[in-house]
Amino acid sequence: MISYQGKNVVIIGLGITGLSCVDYFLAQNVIPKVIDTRSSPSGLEQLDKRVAHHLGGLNINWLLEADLIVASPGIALSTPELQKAAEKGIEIVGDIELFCREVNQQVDKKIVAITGANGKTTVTTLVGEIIKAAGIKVGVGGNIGQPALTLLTQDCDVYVLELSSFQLETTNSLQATVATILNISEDHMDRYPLGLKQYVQAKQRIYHNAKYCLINYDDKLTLPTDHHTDLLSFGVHHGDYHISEGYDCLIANEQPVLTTKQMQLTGCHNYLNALAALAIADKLMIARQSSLTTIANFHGLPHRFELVFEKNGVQWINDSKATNVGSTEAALKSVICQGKLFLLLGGDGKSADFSPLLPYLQNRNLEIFCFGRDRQLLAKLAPNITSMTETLAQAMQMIAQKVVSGDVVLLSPACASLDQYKNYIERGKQFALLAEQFSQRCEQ
Ligand code: UMA
Ligand code: ADP
Repeated sequence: MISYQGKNVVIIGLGITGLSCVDYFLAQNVIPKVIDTRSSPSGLEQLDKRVAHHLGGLNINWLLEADLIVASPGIALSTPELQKAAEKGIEIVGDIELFCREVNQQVDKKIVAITGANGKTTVTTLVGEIIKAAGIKVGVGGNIGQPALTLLTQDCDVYVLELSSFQLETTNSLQATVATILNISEDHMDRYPLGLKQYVQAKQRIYHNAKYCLINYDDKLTLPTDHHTDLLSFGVHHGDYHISEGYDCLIANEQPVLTTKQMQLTGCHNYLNALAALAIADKLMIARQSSLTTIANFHGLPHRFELVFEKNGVQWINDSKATNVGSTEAALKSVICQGKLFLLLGGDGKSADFSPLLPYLQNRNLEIFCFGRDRQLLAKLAPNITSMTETLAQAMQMIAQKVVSGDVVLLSPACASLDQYKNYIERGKQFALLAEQFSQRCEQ
């Protein structure tokens, strides 16, 4: 273990990341201090009694006296108090940096690092399953919800990390065996006042010192901006790993390897996710047939373009995890609908530009329902076919009275849920529940 003995360590954020950092330091008898700008952060109850904490604002004295500040991803580095500390030369890192420093000390341990605007959790989970099925000890963590430092206590040969742009901003020592940016589209513009360029710069940090960089052939912004020789690519119809013209087969290095009919995943975006996972597995030298079997059997994850209810020829698709424009674009490209499509958009748009959705809303049998905080902004996209309600439940009640066989109801909100829900899971669960309830009520 790297020693921080004698250092004055201040952790910012008392969520799951902050707690994992506290445990990491306590394990080497370094007692950190913790700050959170919230007055009752989620991790407070679990905080070890030895640790001093300051809540409801940033304690500038603690920050300026620190030898090391560990910032959770939820706090922006541009926060004036952090800027002051940085100007004073105080080192500011994140939990992923602490994790990488530890892993770099152990030869033979590998890290696979996955970022992108969309598909991170799907690809990270699939890669984890492929590695596990091949009999290799694997730890899966990061932005996926398992703080990376907690993986250090497990016996792993390969770590698969889902990394957000926020986590990458505070990471310098990552040396991934394979690193990928799956795709780029606007997200988190509330944290990136300088726009998409600033967001991409944070994502690009994943490629520093990577052995192989896996890029999306169709998305120039995923190409390393620094010179890098060991590139491999996936793409829709081009790249080392791609989909056949008829979307019926996955192709790897010119060889057809798996028909899409054999797969449980549906939609072009998911075929791309499968190709990215296969490319990573190949670079880890995992037997191809083992990887393909795992890919074929992978059902995808809840709340991601998931058919949750089907009755009387009406399909209800829960894509609550579509919290930005790019993911809703993917859903609108993939949805197959014989009748009318009822699209539910709404929530906290995080200052996004919704206009990229426009082409997918034209020339189709479509009705839109907008709810939540940014409903008025969203309704401007196609006002003639849009209704507005305050809540998702109100919109679904109206839709349930209208649907007929062949129709599809798609919750793909293009927004975060936090204005009205605890998280996207709660929003997706409510959608699934109400789909069933309202369908039954309308029948009576
Ligand atoms: N916060 C404050 N004041 C503080 C610190 C945090 O108000 O002093 C707020 C943040 O704005 C945020 C919330 O508290 O809304 C949580 O922040 P945190 O850094 O304490 O979060 P953790 O609980 O540690 O969870 C973080 C990731 N959260 C964020 O990046 C906001 C989790 O990703 C991740 O799973 C976890 O670490 C483990 O690595 C969540 C997420 O939404 C799922 N990520 C974003 C995304 O996927 O789009 C990037
Ligand atoms: P992330 O972890 O990056 O948020 P997820 O796998 O959780 O990604 O999927 C989030 C949303 O993005 C879901 O709505 C899902 O259907 C959609 N999605 C998944 N893969 C892709 C992709 N490759 N391109 C665009 N959208 C995608």
